[in-house]
Amino acid sequence: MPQYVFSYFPVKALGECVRLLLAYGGQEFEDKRVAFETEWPEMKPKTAFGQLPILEIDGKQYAQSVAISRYLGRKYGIAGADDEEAFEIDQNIDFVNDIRSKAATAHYENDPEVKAKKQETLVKDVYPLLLPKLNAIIEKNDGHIAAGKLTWGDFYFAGLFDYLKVMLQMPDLEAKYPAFKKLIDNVYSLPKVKAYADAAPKTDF
Ligand SMILES: N[C@@H](CCC(=O)N[C@@H](CS)C(=O)NCC(=O)O)C(=O)O
Repeated sequence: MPQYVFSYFPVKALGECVRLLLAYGGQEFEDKRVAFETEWPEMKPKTAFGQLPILEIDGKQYAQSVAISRYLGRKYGIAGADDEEAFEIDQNIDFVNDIRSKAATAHYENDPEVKAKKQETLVKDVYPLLLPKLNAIIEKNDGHIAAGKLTWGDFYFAGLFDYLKVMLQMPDLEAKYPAFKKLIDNVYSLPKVKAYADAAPKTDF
């Protein structure tokens, strides 16, 4: 039996997609939640890119949250039926990460005045264009990110969602965009995913 060890910080953010996918695949894994202050400095230089998440399978490292999710998606038969569907998943997940990158420009800004200005611009000019587009994509795909069915992209979005809410400073994101909620429910109602989520440590994002 291959040994799976998944390392990430004690939050969902960019790591939860992998935990959810492993749970969906019925794959037992060590869920290593790395303490940022005490454990990470020693571990960082040993990782492929100096970052987490990292999945290790029998000692081999797999890095990058999207690449790991796509890899597990292929293993579990949820990576699209053909190149067209696979492309659609990649494209729409890139769009999700575009939104996350834009939000990060304000979220990680240290100067409070600049931060407020950046957030104001995002709320006024950027989110009103991008978020309805994403909602419409998920609506068109019947509560999925792409291909009208369950794919690894759904796990990516569902795992990221609480972090996205924090980054966007929108605690009511799913109330504003009901398709987001539909997608999240589609993922978390899968029995093995529900069992994992019920037992997992509770974190805010
Ligand atoms: N593109 C990478 C980004 C990973 C990333 O930004 N990881 C952050 C935590 S979310 C990290 O390891 N930060 C600690 C550090 O850089 O020392 C992915 O999607 O996996």
